[in-house]
Amino acid sequence: MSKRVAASLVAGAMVVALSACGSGGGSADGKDSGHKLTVGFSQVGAESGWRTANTKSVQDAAKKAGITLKFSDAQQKQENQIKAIRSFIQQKVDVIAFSPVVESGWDTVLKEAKDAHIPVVLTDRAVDSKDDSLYVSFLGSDFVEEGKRAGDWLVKEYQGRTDPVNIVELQGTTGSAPANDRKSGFTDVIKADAKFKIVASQTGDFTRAKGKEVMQAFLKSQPKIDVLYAHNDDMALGAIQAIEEAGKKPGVDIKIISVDGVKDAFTAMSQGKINVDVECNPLLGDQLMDLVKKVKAGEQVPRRIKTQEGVFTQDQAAAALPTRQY
Ligand code: GYE
Repeated sequence: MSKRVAASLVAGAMVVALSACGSGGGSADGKDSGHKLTVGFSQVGAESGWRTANTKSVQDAAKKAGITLKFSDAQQKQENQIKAIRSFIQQKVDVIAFSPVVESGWDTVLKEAKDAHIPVVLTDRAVDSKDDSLYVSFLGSDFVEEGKRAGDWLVKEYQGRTDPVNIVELQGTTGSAPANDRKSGFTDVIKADAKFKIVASQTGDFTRAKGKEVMQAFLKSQPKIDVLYAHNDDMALGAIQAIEEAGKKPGVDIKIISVDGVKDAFTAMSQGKINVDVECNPLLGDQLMDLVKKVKAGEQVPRRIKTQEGVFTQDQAAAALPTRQY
């Protein structure tokens, strides 16, 4: 618990530090030389509990900061995000903030924003581009680190055992930064020990419905599953239904490692159905608005701002549940 308190203190200090610096050129009420800031925000979609909490955090923070937010939901489609960004450029917003659904394919539209002199801030997910002049800053989690934390838990859990550990993996949206990085971080850690085998790995698109459907298929095709590694809580929660319907005990017959740390998952953990949850913090709104103000005021901003987060075991999740914000 003390780790968590420390983490939130660090996060709090970061917000304070950002707003303190931000008061130099711009102003605390979101106005820049008398003009109210307008931010175009292109959100991935509404695929998960994490996403819902993230959207709310961004909308609430904009209101609090006196910033006009033009919000667009891309329904997990890159073409919708590209359209939204083009429309923000046309509307001459002050700053574009966006969470790219996939990593690649952004250079053309981001170049259009650059040519229109509209700064772009990435939030939550990163883009994969050789041209690092296309965005000014990236605020969000370290997904490789999250994957490693998931792997570290597994290695510890099976310490001293030699028989094979069969793992099935529910990947996030194909081509997205969290799916790519959570996979590679996890694989990097477990590959040191040959007893760990990923016997099946498929995308569940970060949703409950897909998580359930793919887990049903895994249960049919795999004779022995020891562990499920789900790239997010919604897919883990869908998979739990599939496991229960197959007459097995989630968390016992099949151990479950998940990522995010949303309330519904903490409830499942307190019932013993998920074994460990690697936290990923969606409450990025305040930091994002501070960042946007600084960018508009022409201040230097860090190229990369990482979110602080931890790992929750079942006991820790049960203790945190009553005060969990999302
Ligand atoms: O883990 C998942 C969501 O990009 C960190 O997207 C985010 C991920 C999150 O759909 O639940």
